[in-house]
Amino acid sequence: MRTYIDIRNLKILACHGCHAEEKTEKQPFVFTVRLETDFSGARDRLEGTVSYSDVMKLLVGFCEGHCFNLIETLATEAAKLILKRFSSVRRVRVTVAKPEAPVPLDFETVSATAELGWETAFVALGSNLGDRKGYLDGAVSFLREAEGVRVLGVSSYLETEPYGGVADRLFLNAAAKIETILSPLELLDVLQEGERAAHRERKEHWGNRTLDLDLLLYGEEIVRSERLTLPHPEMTKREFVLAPLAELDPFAFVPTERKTAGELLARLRQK
Ligand code: A4P
Ligand code: MG
Repeated sequence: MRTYIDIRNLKILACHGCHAEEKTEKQPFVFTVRLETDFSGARDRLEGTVSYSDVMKLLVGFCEGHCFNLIETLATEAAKLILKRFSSVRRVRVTVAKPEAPVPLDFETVSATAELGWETAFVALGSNLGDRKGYLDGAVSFLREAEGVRVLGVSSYLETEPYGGVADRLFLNAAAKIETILSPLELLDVLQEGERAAHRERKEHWGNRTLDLDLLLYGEEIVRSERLTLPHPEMTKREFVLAPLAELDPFAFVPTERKTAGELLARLRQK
């Protein structure tokens, strides 16, 4: 069973828009929200679901308390806020309509919609310089504090031989299972910020490093772009990646291989 709560046409007077007068003169913004939340076990108790009145009050305070240029931003930020504030909401779809947008034409309304949810992702952690355990612990704390990220589990730390022929010191490797409302590229930015915080210097590809944070999997997404490849292209060849991943979740699915982490680890160990 899939269960939803819908809020339709919640009207809020506020100041959002690109024009100077929109920053000072209030106009109506109309919110339509779909919350995907499991209330199948609520047994008629409010604690078993999400209070729609709390969601509406949150939206009113948020919409009145900010002044964005774009309804796109208003819809996206409102969706993020709902996901962060109500932990049982898995996905949310927010439409913000602006019926009195200052366009001198005959139209009913204009709107922007943002739909987002908590996605499961896996991050590989590696260090082979300095206080390796300290760097991995620091990376986990960094992820725990990152906005829009929740750490669901961390594997054991594993000492491994350097792979690839460039690095020459033993690594400490691990993996973290997280859920996030960030997009894959936003998450990559966070991981690179975490590497910088560990004084990582990019000297040579595959070389020694204080901290490497690679994005292994983001749901079942497949991405091939200049900045990001998903699933991580090297992960299926690396026991130091697959072993912590399979420890966290042997059923983590690698869509390009159509196999689970557990199956890929068993295949690699047979070779
Ligand atoms: N990039 C593309 N896709 C991704 C992704 N899924 N996750 C881009 C993270 N980054 C991704 O990475 C180069 C570029 O890859 C980034 O700018 C990003 O946009 P980098 O971190 O600057 O360079 P790097 O670390 O030298 O490359 P990479 O590919 O992360 O190195 P690897 O493949 O992780 O190899 N041996 C053991 N035992 N344990 C290790 O942890 N690590 C390496 C590093 C070598 N040998 C090792 C280990
Ligand atoms: Mg890297």
